[in-house]
Amino acid sequence: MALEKVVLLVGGVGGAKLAYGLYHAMPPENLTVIVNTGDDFWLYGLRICPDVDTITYTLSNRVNKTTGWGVADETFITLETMPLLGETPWFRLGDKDLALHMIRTQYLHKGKNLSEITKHFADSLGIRCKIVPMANEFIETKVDTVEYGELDFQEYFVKYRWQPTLKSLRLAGIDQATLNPIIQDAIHQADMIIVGPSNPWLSINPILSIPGMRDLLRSTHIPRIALTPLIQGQAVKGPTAKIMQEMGLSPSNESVIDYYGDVINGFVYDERDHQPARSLETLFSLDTLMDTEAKRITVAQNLLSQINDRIKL
Ligand code: FO1
Repeated sequence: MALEKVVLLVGGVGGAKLAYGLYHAMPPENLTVIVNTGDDFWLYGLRICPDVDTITYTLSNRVNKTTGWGVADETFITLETMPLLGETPWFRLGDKDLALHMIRTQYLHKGKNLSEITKHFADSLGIRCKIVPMANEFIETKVDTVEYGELDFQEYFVKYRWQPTLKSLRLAGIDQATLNPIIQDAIHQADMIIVGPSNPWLSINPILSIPGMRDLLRSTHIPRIALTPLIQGQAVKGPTAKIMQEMGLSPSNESVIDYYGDVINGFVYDERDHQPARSLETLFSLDTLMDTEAKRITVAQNLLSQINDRIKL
């Protein structure tokens, strides 16, 4: 019997590529995408959820394909007005994108939770899979840096373009977070868990750190397979390899596998790399580069068929 129900854990731009591939490689109704919200923050009185929005815009074909985040054919009239009022914006919120943040913030103030609001946007935009924020509570990734001390995540990532040297990471609010019943149900019903090629420390760890999440994943007797975020020791985009070095780790598949530990029981490395020297129930290679929309679908198809073939053995 084919493994049908898939739960995907992801962050933003890199993870959205695999989410897009899976969405088109399988019946989307069987896909649940659990998204990091550790990057969320408040700006101009609005709640911004960059990773959830990147997934939503990507799956509804509204994303800006050049940046991988934000909306295509965007205008920035609101932002361009701000310097007249003495404000220098460093986070590029487009006018169309602002509409979503305004509605989300209004709904939050009215007492709706982030899962309900995310579902409302996904339904409105015709998305047929489930997009679920990792938690309804507000959790903030804080980055302690050599140069500037502790920074809010978006200051570190966008304002300083992830150039400061990372000392450590902290998830403010994580102890108060609770496992969302929608996530519990999706994982109980899943036939496989896929950990996307997102940054393990910045994007996946916040999801795994929700109290009870690691135990819930470990308790399942299904494939739990991570797709490498590295090709030949480098991330396709973003600071994965840089922060690994800053944390004293070699930017290798072995370091990623060790970091995930027994949360995963399988790993997919890129075909350009050697087989990681680790024993896992499932270990195979693919061409993991998703530099075109067609290749995202091919990677997802190959991933699903390889996992299915191996499980049948
Ligand atoms: N990333 C940037 O590098 N610069 C930006 O100005 C920026 C604005 C932005 C606005 C809305 C949104 O949903 C995402 C945005 N991102 C921007 C991307 C995002 O902040 C990061 O890629 C993620 O947080 C890391 O996963």
